[in-house]
Amino acid sequence: MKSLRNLLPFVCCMSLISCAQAPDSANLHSESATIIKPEPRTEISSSATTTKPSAHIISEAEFSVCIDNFSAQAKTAGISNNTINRSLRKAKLNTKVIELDRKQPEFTTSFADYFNRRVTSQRVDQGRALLNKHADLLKRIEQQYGVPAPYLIAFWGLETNYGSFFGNIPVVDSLATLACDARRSNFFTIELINALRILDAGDIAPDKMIGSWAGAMGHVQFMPTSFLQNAVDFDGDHKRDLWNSTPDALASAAKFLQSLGWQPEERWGREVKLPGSFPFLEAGLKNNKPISEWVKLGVKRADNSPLPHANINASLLVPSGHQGPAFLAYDNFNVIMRWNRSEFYAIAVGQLADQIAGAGKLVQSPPDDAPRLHRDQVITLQEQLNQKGFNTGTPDGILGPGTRRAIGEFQHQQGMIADGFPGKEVLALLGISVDKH
Ligand SMILES: [Ca+2]
Repeated sequence: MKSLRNLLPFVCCMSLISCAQAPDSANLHSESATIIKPEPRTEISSSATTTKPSAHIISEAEFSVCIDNFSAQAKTAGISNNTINRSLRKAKLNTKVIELDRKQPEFTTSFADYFNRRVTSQRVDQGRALLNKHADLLKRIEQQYGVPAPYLIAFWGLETNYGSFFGNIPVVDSLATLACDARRSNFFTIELINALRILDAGDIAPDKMIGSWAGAMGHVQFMPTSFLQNAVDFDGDHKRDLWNSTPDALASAAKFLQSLGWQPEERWGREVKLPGSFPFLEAGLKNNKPISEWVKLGVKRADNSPLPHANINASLLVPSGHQGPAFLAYDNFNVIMRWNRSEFYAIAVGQLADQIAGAGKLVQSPPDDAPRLHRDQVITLQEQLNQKGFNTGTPDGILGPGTRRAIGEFQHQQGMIADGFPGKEVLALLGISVDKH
C-alpha cells in the first residue's frame, strides 16, 4: 500500500505530442534540460492468492478492548472527543480486511501480464481526453509543483482508473481493524490516528471517508499520513477533498511527487535498444551510471537513434528478460518507486504518461509466454541457487532484485545470456518443471 502513496494545458498538450516525437527537446520529455514516488505491491502480485494459515483473528470482544485503548491514545494525541465518539468508537471489526492483509500471491505475474492489463489503449485515450479537459488546472499545478501533466494523469489512471474506483470500506473500520491485528499494528496505529486527525480537521465527513481495504483514499489513493503531509486545497473551498475534488486530488499528487524528489526537467526513463552482445549483468536498478557509459555499451533509443548527451545517471532494466523490452530508468523512476515500490508499476507510470502525451506503444513487446511460477517453485529456485553458491538471501518466494541478480550470475556461469530472467532453460537446469497453468 502506498504509504505510499495524478496535463498540460491544451496548447502545451499539443507541444507534448510533438515533443514525444522529438523527445529530447527541452521540456517534459527531455533527459535533462538544466542538467539538471500497502505495502509495496510487488511484481509477484497476482490474481491468485493464498492465505497464510498463521495467526489468530481477533474476536469482537478483543476488538472492543482494543478500541478502548485506542480511544485513550487518540485523546492523548489531541483528537477531539467528538471525533473519537462519532468515528473511532463506532468502528466495526472487518475480518475480511485481515484476511486480505494476510493473503500472499500464489503465482508470479509476468511483466507482459502486468503491463498489458494496465497500459491499455482505452486508458491512454481516456487519459488524453482528461489531459485536454483539465488543461488549465494542470498547467497551474505544474507551475506550482513542477510535475508535468501527463505523469499526474498516469498516476490517476493507474491508482483508480481516473476516479472510477476508490474502494468502498470505511477507512476508520479498516485501519482500526488492522491496527488491532498484531501483524502490522504499529504502522496501522499511526495511520488510524492520522485518519482521525483528518476527520478532526473537517476535510471530509466520517461517513464519506471510504477507501481501499488497507485505508488508501480517494482519486490517488493516499494513506492518511501522506494525506496529512501532502494533501492541499487547490480549489479554494478550505477542504482537502481527495474524493470529490479533482483539483485537490491532482495537486496533492503533484505535491507528494515534489516531496519525493521529482526532477521537473527530466523524463522518467525511456525504452531503449540493446546491441546483440550486451552484457546483461550490468542490468538492475542498483547499477546506476552515466548515460554516456550506457552509450559506450551500445545502448540506443528504441528507434535505433543515438541516446542524447545528458549528464544524468540511469539504470538498465529488462523486466521480461533479453527477449523483451529494455528500459533506462532515470532519477524520476526512483521517485515513482517511492510512491509504489514496484519496478513494473514505475515502468507502467512512465509508459502511460508518454503515451498520454502522444508517444506510441512499446517498440519491443514483452513476450507473453513467460513461465508462471508458483510461490513454492520460486522458493525451490531460491534454495537451489543458494545451494550452488548464488546468494538469493532467505528464500521468500518473491522474484525480487536479489534473486534476479543470483539468476544472472548462475546464467553467466552456465555460459547463457545473463539477463536474470527465470526462463525455461534456467528452470530446467535447476530441476524445476513448469506446468502450463
Ligand atoms: Ca478543496
